[in-house]
Amino acid sequence: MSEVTAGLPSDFFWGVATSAYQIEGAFDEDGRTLSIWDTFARRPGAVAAGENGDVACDHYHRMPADVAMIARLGVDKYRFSVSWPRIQPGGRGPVNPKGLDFYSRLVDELLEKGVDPWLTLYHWDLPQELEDAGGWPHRDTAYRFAEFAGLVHDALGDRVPTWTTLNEPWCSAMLGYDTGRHAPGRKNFGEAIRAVHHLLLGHGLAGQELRSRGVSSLGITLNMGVHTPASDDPRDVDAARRADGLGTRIYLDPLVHGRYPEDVLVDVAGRGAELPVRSGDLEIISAPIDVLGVNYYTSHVVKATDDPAVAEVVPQGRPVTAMGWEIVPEGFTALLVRLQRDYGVPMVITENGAAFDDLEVDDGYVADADRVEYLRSHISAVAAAVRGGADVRGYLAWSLMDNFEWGYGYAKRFGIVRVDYATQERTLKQSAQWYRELVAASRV
Ligand code: IFM
Repeated sequence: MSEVTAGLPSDFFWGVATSAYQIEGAFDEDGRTLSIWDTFARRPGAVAAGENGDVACDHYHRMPADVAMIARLGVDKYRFSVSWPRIQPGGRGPVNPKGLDFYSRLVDELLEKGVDPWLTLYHWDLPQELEDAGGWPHRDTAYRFAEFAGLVHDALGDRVPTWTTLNEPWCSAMLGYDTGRHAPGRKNFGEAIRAVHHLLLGHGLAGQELRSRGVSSLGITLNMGVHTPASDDPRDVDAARRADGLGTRIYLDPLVHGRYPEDVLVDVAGRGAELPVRSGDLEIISAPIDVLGVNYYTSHVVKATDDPAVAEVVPQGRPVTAMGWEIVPEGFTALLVRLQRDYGVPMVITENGAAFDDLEVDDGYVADADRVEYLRSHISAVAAAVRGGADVRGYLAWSLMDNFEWGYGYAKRFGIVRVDYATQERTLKQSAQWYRELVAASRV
């Protein structure tokens, strides 16, 4: 065992992750209808350079070769998401057999190569018709999502062991409906808060569908970090509390403890918003999960501003990634130890990684020492958390390959495999080779 992984359990697993819209392309093939991201990306100024996911990494057509590449990395698991409008066009009614068939073949390819499929049902690509009917601020969307979950399980449940309902509902709600930086691009805090509740309700209802079909490894993935006050000034301390409340506790308290945090209810009421909770919702939302997916990229030091709703991030002068996100591995350890203490659910790192402005391929090689260092320090941080008592069972690197980074388009490269978008050629970066060696060494 290397210094990096010291303390990780012997059955700790390793993998890589992607999501449908970011890699698949084939946006209008075989019966797929539009998602909110297809629509949003066509809005002038919404995505850098006017890019979109129409082609992306063309994974829809290159899937067998991509799975072979995953297998060559020697990882245990591959986390992918399914495209709702590919499987159930328009978000209602019968399934699209051709859409389902793609995922069925993907799962078969993975299993044949000895890689466990890990399926995420929702990674942000809501069918446009459901947005037109009200989107996540509208309660019915939660019921539509549960129906979708059942349909996907009916087709793939015999072969997929692990099911994640939602990826990063904070992004769906806050970036999608409050700041408008993500699809569908609405800017209304009240709608964002309604979306939070309906996403959580959708998780709970989908969980019921999956459990009734026998799923024994079920979870949700949240993106989180640590918010540290910039000073002892009570206003800064309160800014950190608020950020943690809307970033973490508004999700995990109802999921694990069956209630929304009192202080968060007060905060949102102060901004004229309300969580539209109906009788019985919190019981549905708090049904036990088996795994909490943790996505970690950075942590923040925050200070108060004149607007109590807005905390200012105070840069700490640390190195940053190409996203401008400070590199804070010890925040990862602190987060995991805190999640263990406050929530006690077994965890898996479902995403962690970094965008850097990689050099071009040179003689078949991409030197990305900065990404190697990011991964090394963050995997070490996970191991430190495990030594500190956190129950973390596995680590999935974000991302398998460069892909469509939402509002940033293709300019930000998170992959451990480089994608040349002109030719769709894939090249293992130095980081992929390093990760493959780490995984192999951890098995010895
Ligand atoms: O690319 C995204 C992913 O879709 C969700 N988590 C964060 C990643 C990096 O921004």
